Amino acid sequence: MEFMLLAVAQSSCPAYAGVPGTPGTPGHNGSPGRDGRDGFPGPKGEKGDPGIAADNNLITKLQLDIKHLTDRLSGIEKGFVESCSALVARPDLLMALLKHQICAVLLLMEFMLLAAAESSCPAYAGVPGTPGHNGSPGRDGRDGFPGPKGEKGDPGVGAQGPPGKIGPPGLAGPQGHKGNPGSGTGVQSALVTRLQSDVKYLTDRLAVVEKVLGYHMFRKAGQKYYVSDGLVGDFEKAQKFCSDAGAKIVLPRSEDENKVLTSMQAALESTYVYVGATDRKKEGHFVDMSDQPLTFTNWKEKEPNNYDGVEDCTVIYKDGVWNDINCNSEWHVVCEL
Ligand code: MFB
Ligand code: CA
Repeated sequence: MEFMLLAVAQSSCPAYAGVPGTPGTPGHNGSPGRDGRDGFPGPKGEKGDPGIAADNNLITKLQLDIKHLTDRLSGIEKGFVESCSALVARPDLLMALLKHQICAVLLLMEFMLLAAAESSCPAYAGVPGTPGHNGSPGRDGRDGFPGPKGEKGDPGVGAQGPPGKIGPPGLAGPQGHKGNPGSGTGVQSALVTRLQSDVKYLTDRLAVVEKVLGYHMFRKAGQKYYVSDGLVGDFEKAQKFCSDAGAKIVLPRSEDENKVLTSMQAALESTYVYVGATDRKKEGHFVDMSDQPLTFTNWKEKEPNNYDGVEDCTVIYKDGVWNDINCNSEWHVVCEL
């Protein structure tokens, strides 16, 4: 319509060149290029490593080694109880003897494990590799062909539009081939894992035994050790001394453990020894140092009686019965490891 009007105007007016119109403003920005095509699939994953080589002889050997070490360790711990009274007067002799034994056991254990590892299992292969990383995305597509000339435009803004987004990553490559079957079976590798955890248990046990050697006095109570350096203090001091040593205030959990502590108290020639049980949080409800109810107690007749209303801590008498006592009073300290 506008074009026809323009043509009519031109045919009937004198032929004067009109004043050129002001230049049109630049056209719309070109639309962004199309997104790039998907990247090519990634390369195939590498072939898996061969499976664990099992060696029945090695496993039998490790089992025999662990039994030997366990027997030696329990021999040392049994020796603690039998020879303790004879050697307790000579802690330097006890320390030297037991340090020597412990070092021999540790060296033996280390040598056996190293020899076993070198002789037949140079290295265990890992689990077959995971497929390769996805291929990098394709290059951006070429820009589209320029569109038809735009109409006389409105004022344009800015330069050419931003490039298109990077195309999505290509699909994962196909899985690599399965590794060759090992000559071992899953059961045997589980057994090796268990044997290794046995070795860790023995190592940790030896660490506890070595720690016990650092105290002037100790007794074995089941799987625990009761230790003391003869310290006397109030309940707070007792709690700090034991926790600083990575231990807890002693708390017998059975008649046998109570007897062991009573024997230790006699050796300390003490009136009372602090026990890790209080009713500070709720009067009359004694709990252990983890706020758990007590599973074993040995209260003296008519105790606990919260004498004078200030007794929230617990001590053990020479004859092994318990009494609640003022937490600020000072008594012997025994810890349990
Ligand atoms: C009380 C006892 C309390 C104090 C007081 C001296 O027994 O329960 O803990 O030891 O004696 C009568
Ligand atoms: Ca009391």
